[in-house]
Amino acid sequence: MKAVVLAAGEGTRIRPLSGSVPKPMLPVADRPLVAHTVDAAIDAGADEIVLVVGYESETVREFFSATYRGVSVSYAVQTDQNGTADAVNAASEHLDGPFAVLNGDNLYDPAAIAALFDSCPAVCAIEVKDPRNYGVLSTDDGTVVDIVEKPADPPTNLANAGAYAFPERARDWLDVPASERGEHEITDVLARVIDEFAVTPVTTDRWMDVGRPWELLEANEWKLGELDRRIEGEVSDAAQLEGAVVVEEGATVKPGVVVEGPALIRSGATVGPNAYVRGATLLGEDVSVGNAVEIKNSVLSRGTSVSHLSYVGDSVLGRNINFGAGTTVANLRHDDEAVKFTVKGERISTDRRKFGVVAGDGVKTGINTSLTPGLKLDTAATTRPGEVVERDR
Ligand code: TTP
Repeated sequence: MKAVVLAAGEGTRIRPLSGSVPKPMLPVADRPLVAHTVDAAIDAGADEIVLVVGYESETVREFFSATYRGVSVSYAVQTDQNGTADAVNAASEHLDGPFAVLNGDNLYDPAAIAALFDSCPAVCAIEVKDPRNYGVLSTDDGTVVDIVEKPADPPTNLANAGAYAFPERARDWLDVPASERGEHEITDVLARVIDEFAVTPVTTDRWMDVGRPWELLEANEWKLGELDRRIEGEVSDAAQLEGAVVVEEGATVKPGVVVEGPALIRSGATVGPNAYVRGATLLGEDVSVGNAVEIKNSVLSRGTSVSHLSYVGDSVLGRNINFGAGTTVANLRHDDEAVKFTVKGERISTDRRKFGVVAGDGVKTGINTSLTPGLKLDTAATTRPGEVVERDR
């Protein structure tokens, strides 16, 4: 089966991390987020991948090129991001026969995707406590009979988990009218398929939709948690690596460093001397973590430096950032309430007791900068020495 993977959106809710790459290309463990989607499709037996690209499409094409893991990859361009059905429609010329549709910013359980392919027409479903923010599926006798978007009074607890196996006929139904929010939605295509075919709900235990910055952190917690210990880089005898730690070839861990896994230290990264890395932490390619620095449960993207006397906890740092000596991130509120974060101008709860900062590419902090929980630093933002930063900038 061909798998159409949607990766045309920018990811406005995850700004500023999507400043130079589309959200599907943000790092999750050792790969971009969308590579986990494509891997799940290939592991499930997809014989061709059609990637729908748009925003910063070159980054996606460069990563996958024309063949990925021996499977042919083609590209369809969606010029304006007018919705998920519109995105699949942009790929319609690539389609013949039944086809799957997956979101390039979702993490799936590969076994569920294999079951989805085997059960076409089918949709992945996950039981959630509060389905009011999802598409909610109703089933009867093992078949999906209805889908309703974000209902105030959900008929079931079965949420749409964003993975579809459509019959060939659905190709003719992609041109659905715009929804209330002005987008052409793939769920309206699904509704038509439900009307005309017996659609199987394929339940999955684990699924994640990455929309906001802390969800990127949680995606990393998931995938770093699956790592097996592997030490290929240069590690000092005086360093201590505990548990599932991966040190890639070309990475260096200096004396006095303690790393508690799961942690991934990518090629070109240097850690220490005397640094402490813990929680689920990703240190991307060419990252530098120096003397007396503690990094906890965080993502540091390629080329970022936290070189002296600093603490970074529960944070997501973009590329080529420099944290000056003594930069300290607070990740916990004194009132113990969940940390809030501003998404598209609205202050919302992350539902996390601990959350630090999100910094866009090229941020530079002055020495002894203090950063408060839930802070957003825009691409290339700077702070002065000794500043206490309490407002996004
Ligand atoms: P969304 O997360 O709904 O949209 P987005 O990625 O643009 O993010 P945001 O809402 O924060 O701006 O999209 C789900 C998936 O579908 C995601 O992988 C991007 C993709 N997509 C397209 O390819 N084209 C589109 O027109 C839309 C809306 C989404």
